[in-house]
Amino acid sequence: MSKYPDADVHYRTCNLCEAMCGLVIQHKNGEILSIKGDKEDPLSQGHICPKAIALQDIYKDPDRLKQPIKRTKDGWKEISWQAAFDEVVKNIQTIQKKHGNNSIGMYAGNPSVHNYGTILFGAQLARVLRTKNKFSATSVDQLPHHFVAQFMLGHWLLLPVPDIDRTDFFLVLGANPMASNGSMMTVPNFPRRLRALQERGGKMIVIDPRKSETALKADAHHFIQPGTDVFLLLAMLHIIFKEDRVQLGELEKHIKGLDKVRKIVQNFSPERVESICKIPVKEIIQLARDFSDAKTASCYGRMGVSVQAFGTLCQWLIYVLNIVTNNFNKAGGIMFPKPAVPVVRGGSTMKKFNRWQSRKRQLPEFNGELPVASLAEEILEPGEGQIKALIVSAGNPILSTPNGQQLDRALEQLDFMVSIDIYLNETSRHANIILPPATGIETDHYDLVFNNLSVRNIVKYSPALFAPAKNTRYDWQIYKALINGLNQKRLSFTQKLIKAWSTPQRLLNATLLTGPYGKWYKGRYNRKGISLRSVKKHPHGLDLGALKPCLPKCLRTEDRKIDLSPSVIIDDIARLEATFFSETKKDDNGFDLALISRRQQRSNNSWMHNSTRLTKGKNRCTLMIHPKDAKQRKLKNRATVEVSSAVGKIALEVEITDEMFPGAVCIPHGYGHDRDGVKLQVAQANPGVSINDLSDDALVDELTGNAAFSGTPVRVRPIPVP
Ligand SMILES: Nc1nc2c(c(=O)[nH]1)N[C@H]1C(S)=C(S)[C@@H](COP(=O)(O)OP(=O)(O)OC[C@H]3O[C@@H](n4cnc5c(=O)[nH]c(N)nc54)[C@H](O)[C@@H]3O)O[C@H]1N2
Ligand SMILES: Nc1nc2c(c(=O)[nH]1)N[C@H]1C(S)=C(S)[C@@H](COP(=O)(O)OP(=O)(O)OC[C@H]3O[C@@H](n4cnc5c(=O)[nH]c(N)nc54)[C@H](O)[C@@H]3O)O[C@H]1N2
Ligand code: SF4
Ligand SMILES: [Mo]
Repeated sequence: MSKYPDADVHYRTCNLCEAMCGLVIQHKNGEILSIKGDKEDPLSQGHICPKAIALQDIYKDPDRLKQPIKRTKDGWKEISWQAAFDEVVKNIQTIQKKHGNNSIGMYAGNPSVHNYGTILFGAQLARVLRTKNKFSATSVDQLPHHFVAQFMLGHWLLLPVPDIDRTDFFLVLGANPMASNGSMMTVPNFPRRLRALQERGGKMIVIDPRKSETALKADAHHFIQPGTDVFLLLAMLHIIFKEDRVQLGELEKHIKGLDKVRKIVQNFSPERVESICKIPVKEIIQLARDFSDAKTASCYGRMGVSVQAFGTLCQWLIYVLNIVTNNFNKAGGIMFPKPAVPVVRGGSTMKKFNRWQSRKRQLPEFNGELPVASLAEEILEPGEGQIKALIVSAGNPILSTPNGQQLDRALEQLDFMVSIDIYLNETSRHANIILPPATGIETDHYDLVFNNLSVRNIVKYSPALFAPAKNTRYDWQIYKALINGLNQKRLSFTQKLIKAWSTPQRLLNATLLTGPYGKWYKGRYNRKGISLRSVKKHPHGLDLGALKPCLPKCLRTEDRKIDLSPSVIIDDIARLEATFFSETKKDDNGFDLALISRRQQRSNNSWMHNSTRLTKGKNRCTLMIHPKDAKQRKLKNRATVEVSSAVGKIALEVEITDEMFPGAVCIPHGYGHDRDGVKLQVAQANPGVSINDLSDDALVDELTGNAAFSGTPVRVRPIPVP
């Protein structure tokens, strides 16, 4: 029986990460009594992680901002919402008038995609601003996935996910779902799903420079030199073609470009790549054979491979590997979810690339955005199009994008900045005005994005548990106010009506009704179809079944074929050859170790370190290093060491562990709360250091401009005790 028999009960989906876990929250008179996993949630089946329990800490956090604040000579002052909106609108308009539309930059961070109101209204704000200087966390994250989906399948949001519940062979590169709970694959309760996979005789193989929490649960783990997965994948495909293992089955009708792939992989024998990726020839061959022999198999690569200098080639090769072994669009392979609100809309998006470039480095636009690795230089570089004002929404780029110190300097120089954020943190301290939204359990919730990445189709709507903290507004209300203030166009009567009518809930209802399970799909009435009202009757969520094949209907390429070798992607092989096989060897300037990042179960990117519940215990912001590398450098376990890179230097505690691959070192990302002006009492007490004071903004995947965090060259040395 429940510990709180009189409690009220609330069911919702956790908004913190991609796993969409169902929660049961017991509460009474505005107090939370318990937060548990909802066993009746059809997707998560009771799974929960420590972060969800901390939702109550965010709700109650005394450091959370509850009223707009404005930076003045005498410090931060609270101001009214109207005064704040007026000032933001006036400044943006004045700066755009003087310096042009592109003088306004915009950065949208990770929580944006976990809030359907932000998604629905954020795009409108971008449209009203008409700036080419739009950035987001996508380009320090999953941009290669979108790029490959766009050019192979025709649409940037057509993203297949591993069918983990039915696969027999799960090959994981650069992902740690035991800590992260999955990404670009909504997979709550990964531990249970993995157990089920192993119990039915399946295997999980992990490729990672660190023996991660996931690697520890794997049937086999192979260390790899950071940043070189592209060679492992090329060599596996080399074997699959050489040994005549290509099997297409039904897929044959739906693909083109196979011969070009065959020609490319011919050049990458395991013998040629072994010394680069440091995986022995025999193991590469075995992996290729095991993958193609498995009854069903799915290869999945995430952060560790997405944020490499050749991350896009990696994601492309992962698709190719799944396709040529007949594991695409098939149970047990990789498959397409069919969400109740379809996000793949309209035709192909293939033209939405490189329509403009960043000014300083000519990094390409993708779907209206520029790579955030170029944000600082686009603020610092004078001339037409220079960013003079910045809107940051739900993002903390000082800690989350490469070369944070340079971005610190750049933000200092802006004429105006506004942050839409719940905290006065490392980034928002640069703002002139901070607009604080209601968040977490104060918001209603629908996963527009992650149902499109889910390993099972479900639909679920969660109402808000508590009313917004007094004087806060929802993110979408903030957007709507700014859109209305900035929109100079005269609206027709109907446009005005739509504007007044549109709220996230109404827009959601309209899209559910007309979606593939809706009452009004394709304009025809279906009595059994869903609407927001009917979904609300299922507070645990509604199961819509396992993933189903959808080819070729779901493809968005003009000929409805999968292009296995789009020229924009395969042309990048020349850069790969030049980088790794050219005669001239680059000097490493003493930066002889390769730095990688890690995520921790009790931490959420940069912004949940203000919860005592999550942060108590020993210091977790440590540099992990292999005993051999530590010995060579005379490092003592738990001593403070200095780590430097081409762009910066930090000092932190060292943790000597054979979890690390020799030659690679690892630091968690999202720490570094000791910057002046931050107001996060708990986080500041144990601030850690920022890995992104070391990662170099010059290191990107040049094809897309995505940050190349994996393998940043660094030097580690002891700090002499005075
Ligand atoms: N070296 C290295 N760098 C990385 C990574 C890595 O693995 N290694 N990972 C990258 C990845 S995958 C990502 S997604 C990015 C994340 O990069 P960002 O999105 O820039 O950073 P977050 O830490 O998620 O910051 C979220 C911000 O939103 C605020 N916030 C929280 N809830 C709300 C809300 O409801 N509304 C609003 N308006 N604001 C809110 C928080 O206070 C915080 O300031 O970092 C990237 N950076
Ligand atoms: N607890 C927790 N959960 C989270 C987050 C969080 O901050 N905390 N963040 C959320 C976000 S925004 C995202 S995007 C997801 C990310 O989720 P994941 O993609 O699972 O990301 P990570 O946990 O960073 O795992 C990346 C793995 O890649 C390895 N790696 C690094 N470099 C290389 C390389 O060159 N090659 C190979 N093969 N491996 C490499 C690392 O050692 C690490 O084990 O997690 C989400 N979930
Ligand atoms: S795994 Fe993610 S969605 Fe699930 S409870 Fe934890 S933070 Fe929330
Ligand atoms: Mo992310």
